[in-house]
Amino acid sequence: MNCPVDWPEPIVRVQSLSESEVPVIPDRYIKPPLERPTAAKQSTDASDVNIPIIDLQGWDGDDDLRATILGQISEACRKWGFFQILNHGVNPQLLDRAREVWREFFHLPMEMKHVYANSPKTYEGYGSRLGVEKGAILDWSDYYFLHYLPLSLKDCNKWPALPADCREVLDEYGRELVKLCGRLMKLLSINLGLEEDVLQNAFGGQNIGACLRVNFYPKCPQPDLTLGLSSHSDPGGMTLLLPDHQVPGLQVRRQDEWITVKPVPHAFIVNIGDQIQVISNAIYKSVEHRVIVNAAKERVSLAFFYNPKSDIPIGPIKELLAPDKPALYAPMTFDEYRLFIRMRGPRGKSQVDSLKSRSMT
Ligand SMILES: O=C(O)CCC(=O)C(=O)O
Repeated sequence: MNCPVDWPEPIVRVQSLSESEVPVIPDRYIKPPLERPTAAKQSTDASDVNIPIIDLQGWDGDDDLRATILGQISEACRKWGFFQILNHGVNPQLLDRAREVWREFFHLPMEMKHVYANSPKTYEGYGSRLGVEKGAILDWSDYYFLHYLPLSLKDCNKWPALPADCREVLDEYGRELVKLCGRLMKLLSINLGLEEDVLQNAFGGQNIGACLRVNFYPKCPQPDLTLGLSSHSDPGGMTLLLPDHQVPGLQVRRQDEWITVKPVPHAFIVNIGDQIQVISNAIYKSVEHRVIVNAAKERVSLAFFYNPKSDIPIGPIKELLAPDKPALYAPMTFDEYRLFIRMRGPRGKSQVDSLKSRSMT
């Protein structure tokens, strides 16, 4: 199965719709009633429920502090699949500039962005839909997708040439986040009772994948009828999200409730993706999330995906299996796995759940 080379319908930029100040959104963006932001219980901005916030200061020093941090991360990966990290070692100025260069990019004239228009074949570049199903209901967002690793896929010429420092900032951002993910992988591995390199080795050692999707959510005249990004779990290994700290929008599923994440300035939001749920045999949870939009403010977020090598089978690590803990998932390569979202767009947790049924039949 391959992705088609072109989109099934002409692409409409959501930003253009928003800027044309239409009073109502086109039908293509209206979600079925049960998927609308108002359909389920959701935490309000005033509510004090939030995903765990973990301060990493001292994580590689004092033993007691390290044990505390490991414990907090372990609980967050098992119960929430999501947490925010503070004092993670990436320069706050780099974070601010990375977000800002993308805001500037999305505000360039449309014809300058069109040069980078993407296709479903690789998704690299400037895009406005996920999935290739003709007539699908779409999300209220545009995005930019690019690769860092493997190096054979990294092509800076496919990255925006403007703003002038964009490629330089992006390059540094990618290097720093690959390092940070490598460190987090060790903590996740230790918390599974494994040697620190086992999880990374299950990802293919140093031959991992890393890519960035920058999401741009324009202002929306009818935010209650649509979503900026439909409910999904991330298909890859682990995601480091740099949110727009001034505009909340990310919601994480907790039982039958949607928790609106309150971003802490200069923190990353870390979430477990489907591949780590599979490798850990569901000890760690890849949790559904979605994005709501609003009428007053646009929103920019940078989702950095740290993925396994794409052509090796990914299945539960054998050290975690026992007669009373059988493998819950059939192995699959990440190349095969990510075709699902590339073809069908975001669909809750249906894909990782389908691996479960395959292993049991
Ligand atoms: O914009 C956000 O807060 C979340 C983005 C996200 O879930 C994604 O890019 O997969």
